[in-house]
Amino acid sequence: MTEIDRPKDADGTDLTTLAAMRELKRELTRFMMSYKFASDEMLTKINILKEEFSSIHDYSPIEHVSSRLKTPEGILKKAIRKGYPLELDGIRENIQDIAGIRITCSFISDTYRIRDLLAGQRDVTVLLEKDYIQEPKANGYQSLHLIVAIPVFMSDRVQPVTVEIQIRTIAMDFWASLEHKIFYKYNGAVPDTLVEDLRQAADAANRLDVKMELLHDQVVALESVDDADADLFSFDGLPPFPLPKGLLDTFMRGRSEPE
Ligand code: 0O2
Repeated sequence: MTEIDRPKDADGTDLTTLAAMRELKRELTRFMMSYKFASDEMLTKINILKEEFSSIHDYSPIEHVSSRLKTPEGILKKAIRKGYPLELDGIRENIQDIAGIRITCSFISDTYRIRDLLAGQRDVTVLLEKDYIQEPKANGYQSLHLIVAIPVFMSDRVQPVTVEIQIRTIAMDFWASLEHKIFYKYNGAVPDTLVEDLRQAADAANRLDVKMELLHDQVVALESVDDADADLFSFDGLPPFPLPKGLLDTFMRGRSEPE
């Protein structure tokens, strides 16, 4: 079909192009939605862990959770920068951090505990792990990065969708947000003295993490000796309350009696 043969509307707009653009917009919307749904699914998993930990154990290893979706513009910029093919299937395959979740934990051991708890779930597949805690980047950056795939159930298909999960301690997060600000302020050309200061700050943050975890372990050891609230039942959102001893005894009897 030549340019002249193509159907046009009253204003002379090419309807074939219009229909193709509408189709592309629909595909792009579905594409972006799949990442939002994958992110929502992972956030639900993380929040379940957080609530369960606060209710069953006295504290939650998860301090804070945030998430972000790259904008279509950000995705396109990254694809161009990296030289990836500019079509949705190629982008889906190559750009794995369109959906990103950041989990801030209290202690270093918690970051690995959360990693294990998420990676162990049946519908979560870990595609890649980068452990910048064991091996910090040259600038001092520390964090545990996972690229996971999770199935998203759409109306006409099941789509495995990738999510980047960054797990780090409060101290690592504090350092990373400041370094990010400095990096952008200097447009990537951070003066050497500041680079060195940042490296030292990263070391100090790591020492703080180690020290705080040691202190925490000592407190936990004390608590298990003198646990005054051991018989209180607590559930997120409700004040702790005692369960009648008779009820607990009945449950215990039920457990020990043979079937
Ligand atoms: P945003 O907006 O935070 O998402 P790639 O993801 O393919 O470009 P790379 O380097 O293999 O490249 O990925 P990597 O190492 O897993 O790091 C990706 C993300 O980790 C970054 O995302 C940052 O969020 C964070 N990150 C990595 N290195 C540093 C660092 O030195 N300082 C800080 N503050 N954060 C870091 P984006 O895409 O940069 O941005």
